[in-house]
Amino acid sequence: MNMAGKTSVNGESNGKVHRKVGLVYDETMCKHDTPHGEAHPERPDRIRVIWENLQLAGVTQRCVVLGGTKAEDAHLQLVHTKDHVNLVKSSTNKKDYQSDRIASLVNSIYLNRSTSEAAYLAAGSVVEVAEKVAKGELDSGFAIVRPPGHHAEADEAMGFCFFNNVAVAASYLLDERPDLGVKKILIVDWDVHHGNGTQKMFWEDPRVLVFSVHRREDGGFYPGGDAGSYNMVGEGPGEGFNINVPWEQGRCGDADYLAAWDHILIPVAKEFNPDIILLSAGFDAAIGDPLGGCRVTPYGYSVMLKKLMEFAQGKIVMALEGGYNLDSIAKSSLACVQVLLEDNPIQGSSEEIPFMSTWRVIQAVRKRLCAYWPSLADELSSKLINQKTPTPIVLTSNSNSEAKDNAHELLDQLSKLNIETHKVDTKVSTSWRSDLSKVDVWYASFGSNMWKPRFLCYIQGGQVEGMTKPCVGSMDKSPPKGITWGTYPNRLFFGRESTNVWGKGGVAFTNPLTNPNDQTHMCLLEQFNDVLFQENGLNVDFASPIFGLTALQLVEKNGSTPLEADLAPWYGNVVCLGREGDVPILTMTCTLSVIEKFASGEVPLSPPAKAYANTLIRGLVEGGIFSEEEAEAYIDDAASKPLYINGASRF
Ligand code: X5A
Ligand code: ZN
Repeated sequence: MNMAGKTSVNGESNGKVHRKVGLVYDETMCKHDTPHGEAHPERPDRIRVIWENLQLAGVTQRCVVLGGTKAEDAHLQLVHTKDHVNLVKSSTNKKDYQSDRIASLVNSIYLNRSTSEAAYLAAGSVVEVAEKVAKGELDSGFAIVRPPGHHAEADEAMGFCFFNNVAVAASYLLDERPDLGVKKILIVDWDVHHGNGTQKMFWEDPRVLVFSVHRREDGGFYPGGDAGSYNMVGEGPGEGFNINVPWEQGRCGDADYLAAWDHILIPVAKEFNPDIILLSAGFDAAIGDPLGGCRVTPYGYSVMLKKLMEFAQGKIVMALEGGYNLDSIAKSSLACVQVLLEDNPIQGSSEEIPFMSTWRVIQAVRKRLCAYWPSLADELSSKLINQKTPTPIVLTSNSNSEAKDNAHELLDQLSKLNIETHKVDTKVSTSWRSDLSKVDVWYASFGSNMWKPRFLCYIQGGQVEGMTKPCVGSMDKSPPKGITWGTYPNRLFFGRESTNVWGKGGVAFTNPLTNPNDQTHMCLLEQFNDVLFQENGLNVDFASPIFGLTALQLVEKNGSTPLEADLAPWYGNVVCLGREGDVPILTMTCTLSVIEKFASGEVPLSPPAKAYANTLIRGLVEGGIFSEEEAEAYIDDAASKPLYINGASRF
């Protein structure tokens, strides 16, 4: 297959005409790293493995290879404030990068003396490729850059990003190079996270159509809040030129993404008819990604890209954003470059079908945007949307997970599940897991579904009622040293309007702050990290501990420690409730900032659904804490009292 028309001919030895594809790789961008070599998913090897894999596959020789180019301040300032540019620039001369720790915990960034140089190179390289593609010197290109860009806002670095590389390039073409004739730009952001920065920068700009597909989970997934909602369509002249496709759940794969392409992006792109496409190409929706929790395969990425090549005469500029599984990003990148080179047909296939929630989201997006894009107006045929995978019962985020209680419903659901989504990965090799398993900690749960059989199962492996899939078992399979209950002066409450699994009604949280008038009864178990790991359904090749020895020290010192919001959107706070003997008692709940939102009513308090309340009650009764009536009264009380922030920190 050979569609390289027009001017760009790249002479190959066999005389075949190839598309001219640019690649930027510059080792200098590997110098941006954590200040003291701490493990971090956004690490230098990400771009190295992509590059090495392209070399290994022999595709780099068939591309135009460019070194990095540093961005000009004037170009950065097309989308960033002068202060922000200066702040990043001056970070080179800092003495103490450790002092940025607070900012980094809040905003998911880190800095070292090479951060500024790498950030200038990342932005400048995307500008360089975009300019060459717009000129026609290249047909398309891939800037293999880091740090990533799409979370960076005009005046703020966040989410591992400093400069919004793609936004800088888009503004450069539109504002600085009218001679190149680029009047309309489509930005496609398939990174698993919402491109909040890009959205803001072109919010009122009809020249740039920003499309982002991302995991959102009702605002619980990074970067959170309302920004990634499908209601955010742009404003003023830009109204209708911002499109969000927010997944309600993880595990979305090729079928879900391609459904969003076929029923939203592609019809809109036809109407918009862009002059060039800039692709915020994060590969953290890839299968195996430790942050994304989605399942897109290299084949899926190839098809998505191929469909975009039908527009703008194939003028596509890919810029790397996220993607944290080295193997996945290397393979996905190669698959994409092969599509850009367009010299062999796409290999592979997918038999998956979209989730129910995917059709729900796609329909909502179409409805919200059809006034601007008439091709979205038709109802999707029922034949189409009836092809769907039932949403599995998921342990979304927490210790007090939202598993189904009702045995009949459970069996019914399980029997409908796509087996593929429930494969158990048995190769548990990661050494970090063993560290914490040697340390004694008590894990305090609300006594809900973490009743004895479930807990033992997390140690031994297998599957018991209320589990959505078999679990791999602990590193250390010896039985727990104890199971007991404790009562703590913390307020139990129920919040959120609904959850994927439990439907309408809140789930349990405990206020990290103590108050002598409050009581929460907790069931204490050992093997904290394995429980965390297994309850959150994390990938076994996750390279660093969700909660390792350092985090344990922090909890013991500070009383709590936040977790990566991606791993535990709602229960992202590990809190130390005290000690039993020498052994710390840890639990998971939300952060104080979320407690404030519950207390102010910004996030609703809501009593639990019946099935969920019953699970809690059963735990309390089986634990010998309460009679059934007492347990009911305890839950009712916690579910009906208002929440005040009147607590004290234990530490
Ligand atoms: C570019 C990207 C993710 C930030 C996650 C922060 N950022 N927890 O993937
Ligand atoms: Zn991302």
